[in-house]
Amino acid sequence: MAIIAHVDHGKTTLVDQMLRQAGAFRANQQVEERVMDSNPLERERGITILAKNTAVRWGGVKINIVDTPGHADFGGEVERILRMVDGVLILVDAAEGPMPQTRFVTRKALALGLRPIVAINKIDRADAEPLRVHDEVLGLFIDLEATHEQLDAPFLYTSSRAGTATTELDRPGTNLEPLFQAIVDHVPEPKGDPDGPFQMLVSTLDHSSFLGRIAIGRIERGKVRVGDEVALLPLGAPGLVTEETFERNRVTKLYTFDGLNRVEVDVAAAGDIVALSGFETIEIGKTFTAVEQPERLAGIAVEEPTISVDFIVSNGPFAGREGKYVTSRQLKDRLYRELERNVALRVEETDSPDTHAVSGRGELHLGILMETMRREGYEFQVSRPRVITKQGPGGERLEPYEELTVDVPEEYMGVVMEKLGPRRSEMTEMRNPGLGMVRLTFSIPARGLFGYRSEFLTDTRGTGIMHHRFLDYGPWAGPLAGRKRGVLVADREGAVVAYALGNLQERAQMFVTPGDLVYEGMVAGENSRPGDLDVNVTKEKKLTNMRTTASDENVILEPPRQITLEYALEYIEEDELIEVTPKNIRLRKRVLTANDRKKAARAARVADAS
Ligand SMILES: Nc1nc2c(ncn2[C@@H]2O[C@H](COP(=O)(O)OP(=O)(O)OP(=O)(O)O)[C@@H](O)[C@H]2O)c(=O)[nH]1
Ligand SMILES: [Mg+2]
Repeated sequence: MAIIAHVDHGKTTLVDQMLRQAGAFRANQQVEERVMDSNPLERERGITILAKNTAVRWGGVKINIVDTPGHADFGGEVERILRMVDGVLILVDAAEGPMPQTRFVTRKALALGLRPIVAINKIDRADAEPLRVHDEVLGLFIDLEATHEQLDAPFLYTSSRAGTATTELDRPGTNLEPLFQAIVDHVPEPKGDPDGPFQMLVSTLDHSSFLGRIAIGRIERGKVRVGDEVALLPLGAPGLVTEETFERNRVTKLYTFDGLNRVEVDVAAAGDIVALSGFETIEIGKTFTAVEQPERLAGIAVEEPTISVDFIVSNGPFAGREGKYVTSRQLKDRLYRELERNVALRVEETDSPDTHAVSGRGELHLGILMETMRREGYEFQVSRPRVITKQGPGGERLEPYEELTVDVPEEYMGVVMEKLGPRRSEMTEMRNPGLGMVRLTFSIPARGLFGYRSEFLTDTRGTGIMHHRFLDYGPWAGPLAGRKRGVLVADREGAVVAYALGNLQERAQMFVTPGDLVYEGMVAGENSRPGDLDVNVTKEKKLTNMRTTASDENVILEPPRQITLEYALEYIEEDELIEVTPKNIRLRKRVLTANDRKKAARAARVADAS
């Protein structure tokens, strides 16, 4: 069973409680909160990024559970694992109700014919309205053309945090028993014939320095034993594979899942979710089969990426100072390696061997890849994201549109609509339940959202919540205004001096702090007005014989703006790049010297005029 939902609706917290109540932990075992969010980036950000397996036993039944990420950018993770399960548990926040990503994952699950169980979660919230949300979920099911059987889904009211579930709101739950019972009653047993020829689809890829590549998937048919010779078929159309080009090898290790552990086993059968090693060519979407019956399963279909950035070999004055892996070869190998696991990602070569175009589902999807690479020691540069356009049936240009959901206190509704208008948005729904918070839904070109999040947070003083996810391709919306403010560009190499910043900060928000090293063409701050300024941030105070006043000597500096990768991706313009190293994230102009930039600007003006 997979647990699917919109971001933050409480999936991973629920898995904690399921593990605990099913006795997966030893008595007194110290377990961290949201234990399935095991990788460092997940823990830092408090979100799930990768789908992961676990399993519990309840009343003599083994329940394999897949925890999935709810953020729209990681929708590919959900699509990837839905083929491995026989049922889904759809979690919906009892106050927020169904959100864009709830719709996406529910649509995918229903389309695969999976029978859902619904948990209206966080009923302990003061603003919970479980009955309203119950109706909304049914409305969603009808909208998505659920079958009669799917519409008959059992509904539970749960609190992941308290670890309780109940089928009747007036009988508060005391534990998760009703949930386990619903799973056992409603999730069908795996259907595959355990006596047929072995067949399994690779849904997840893992790696250990010890065993090499590890495939994780559900056995569709038959059995597999350690030491068996099996075939790993290349990707392709489903059906019998006649050409004998596939890898044949022996299974070296076999594991099943149990709580937080993997348990080594000698044999596994249809319905088991296993981790299997012994093959070098493991890839997500490939099929393992018995050698005598090389029958390929349909691969894993995921939706196309919508945005793209260039990964460029570092070539600024500081290139190679901070990274371990900096060459074009290393960058290329690393990007292609990522494709094996990251199913919604695409990598393409460009005219230049130093540049690869990398496409994904959103800024966070690409941002997490960059963050992971920089922690591994990679250094590289990244361009401004661009949307992936398509051609319509009549040859017209189409671009991706997103569904944007905004929850804001009533008083900020005006400013939100005012800002979104010029970004070519169209309001599709407005709901004001009269409790002070309004929910606005828009359709907006993905381009129109670039750079909006930080404005939104400022405009709503941090009280607004926004989510967006891909809706559909629609007509090209025409030119959109870019960043309203220019930047301060360092005009020479050196170390940043407090005195210089003190003079600049009145008309700028700095990105650098005294002692930072800068180079000519590096972006050092944001101009409070349109237009870029070349400035000297390394300027020392002139020494004179005159006594200076104390206030002159201790400049009080505003703290610099922290530039995160996601922020930078939203922020930069076409003529700028992000320099990513294990130690720093710097913004720079593509053209470094002030002279060349002036020439380029002049050439652009001439081109515009003609
Ligand atoms: N009040 C309340 N808060 C909850 C409940 N369940 C989870 N939370 C909180 O909601 C936040 C998100 O919980 P997670 O379990 O990480 O949510 P998730 O669905 O796994 O999130 P993603 O994996 O990132 O999509 C955390 O701060 C939890 O403490 C609940 O039943 N009641
Ligand atoms: Mg989670």
